[in-house]
Amino acid sequence: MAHSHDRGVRFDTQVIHAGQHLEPVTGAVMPPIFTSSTYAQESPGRHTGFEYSRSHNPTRYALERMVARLEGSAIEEKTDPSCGGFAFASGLAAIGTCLELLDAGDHMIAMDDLYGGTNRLFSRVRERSQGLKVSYIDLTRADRVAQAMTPKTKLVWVETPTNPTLKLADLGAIAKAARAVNPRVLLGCDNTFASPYNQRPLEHGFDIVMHSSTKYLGGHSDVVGGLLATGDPDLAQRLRFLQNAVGAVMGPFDAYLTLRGVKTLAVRMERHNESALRIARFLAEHPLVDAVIYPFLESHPQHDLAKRQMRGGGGMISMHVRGGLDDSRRFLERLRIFALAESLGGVESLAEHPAIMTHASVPADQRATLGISDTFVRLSVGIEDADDLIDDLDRALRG
Ligand code: P1T
Repeated sequence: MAHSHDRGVRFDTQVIHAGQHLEPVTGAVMPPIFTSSTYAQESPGRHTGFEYSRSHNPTRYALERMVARLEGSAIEEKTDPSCGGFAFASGLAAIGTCLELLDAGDHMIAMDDLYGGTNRLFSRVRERSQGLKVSYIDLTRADRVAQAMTPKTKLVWVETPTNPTLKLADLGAIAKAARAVNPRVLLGCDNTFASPYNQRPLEHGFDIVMHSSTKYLGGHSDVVGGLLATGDPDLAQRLRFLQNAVGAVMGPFDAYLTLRGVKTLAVRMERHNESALRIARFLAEHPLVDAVIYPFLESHPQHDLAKRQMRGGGGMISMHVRGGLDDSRRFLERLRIFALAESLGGVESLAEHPAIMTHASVPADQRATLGISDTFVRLSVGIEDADDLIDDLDRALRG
């Protein structure tokens, strides 16, 4: 009862079917949640291919195959049960496992604007525990990657759009420039903000895509998780080894919930893209807003790249509220539909203050360079009626 529409269909069909099979006994269209931690063997070493649930779990595989396909991996299920997809307990666990590809003392290049927790993992954990040397570079100019590379550079890590200043990295140009210096350097992209609906880094020559599936892939703010995907069979084997050896795997209940969320990714992203663009345009004209950052606004410094690299601008908007800290604080307190909360990418709209909340762990001088000031506010536009969201923002700004 194979039922796998992996390739040869459009993305909006893939999000429902890619890497999925009808369950062979009952024909169930969703995979069962396999909770068993272990699997019985006929004779020592003679088994179904499933030994222990950290290493092999059918529910997790179903999600992993889905995300691998959405990101464009062509690895066959015959050769790799999860087709180059790997699910972890959180986004940071996924990034942490990626860093295990590096050796002690290696050098890596990271985009200068990153989720605060990613910055903290690099600079306050792995620089100490693994001796990694990290150069934080503004990769909005792709040629800077070649200048920053040394013979010890093993990994280039970008977010695009970045969290929270929504800067873009030209993935194709970075891949070309980095590979010209060292064809073997690993290229990783945190694709959390765009989601595979809007952007697929493997198609631009990147090796690894990472997601905090807590965000758009899960889509309902009810499950924490992380994902990696690669289309390179050798890299997939190394990641499979590390996923099992380090052990920060996603549990089967979370894999089920995340897969359930992914099925509506296309319809949700269409609405996120449409509403966020409308709201960004509204805010750009608002007298109590000093600046709006959104990749699909003509005023974004990399608008042309956004149009080339992304199907839509996504649901994230950043802005500077007019005034000072008291004004941004009052604006956030007054919102009624937007919840004042960390995280993003769910069906419900959220707003937050990066300097005090998600990016408090970024050193103050780095924050200042990036423009994450006291008046800087980040919005995650949900899929409510956009007119209600506009009314909410307008009322909260006017006070
Ligand atoms: O929270 P976790 O699932 O571990 O994912 C970390 C992470 C990684 N990458 C990006 C781009 C992220 O945005 C995040 C998590 N971010 C938030 C919680 C936030 O509010 O920005």
